[in-house]
Amino acid sequence: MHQLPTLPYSYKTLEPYIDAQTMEIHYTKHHQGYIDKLNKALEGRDDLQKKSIEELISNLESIPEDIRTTIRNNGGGHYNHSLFWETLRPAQENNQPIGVLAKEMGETFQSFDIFKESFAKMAVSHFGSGWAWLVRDGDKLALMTTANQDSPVSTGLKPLLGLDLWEHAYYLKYQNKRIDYIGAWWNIVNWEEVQKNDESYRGA
Ligand code: MN3
Repeated sequence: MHQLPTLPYSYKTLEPYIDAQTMEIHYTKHHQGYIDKLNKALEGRDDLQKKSIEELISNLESIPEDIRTTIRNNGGGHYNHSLFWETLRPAQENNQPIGVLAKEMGETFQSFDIFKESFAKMAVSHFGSGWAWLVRDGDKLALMTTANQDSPVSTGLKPLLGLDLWEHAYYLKYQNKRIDYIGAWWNIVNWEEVQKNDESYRGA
């Protein structure tokens, strides 16, 4: 059975950037909802129940057709949200990437400010629900969006950092102003976790 991961902070500690009510509903209703539907789809499928969430959504073509879309949407929802929570933390001053990742981001995007601009532009122009990502693609870093709950993992890419672009992630506080939500989010990105994600993919 898949379960909600424990949050390493309380709902209110991401304020004012993400409000406590949005956090609580997002975590206990939306994320839990994906997990419930995922577990239900896996009922009676002993072979699939043994697989990790990452294994399930990395090999969607191997999932029986009758539950493939359900696993894609809800397995993706579970994976994406788990990564999202893990890469947030209470706000810090001068919040910036660290270590080897910071250096490589500088080389790829010229500067952290240009990276943030490019990411925000891409995220704001993504139509409808989905996610904006910083991913590792082999030996390169790249930016991309996915629709709905699709995950970069399903196309062989390694997500380092993801931003939920569904209105449920920001509508209570920011209404239609997705750009303000993105601007606020930079304050609470946990770059240490992003760096750890990258290290795990590099095998460091
Ligand atoms: Mn969400």
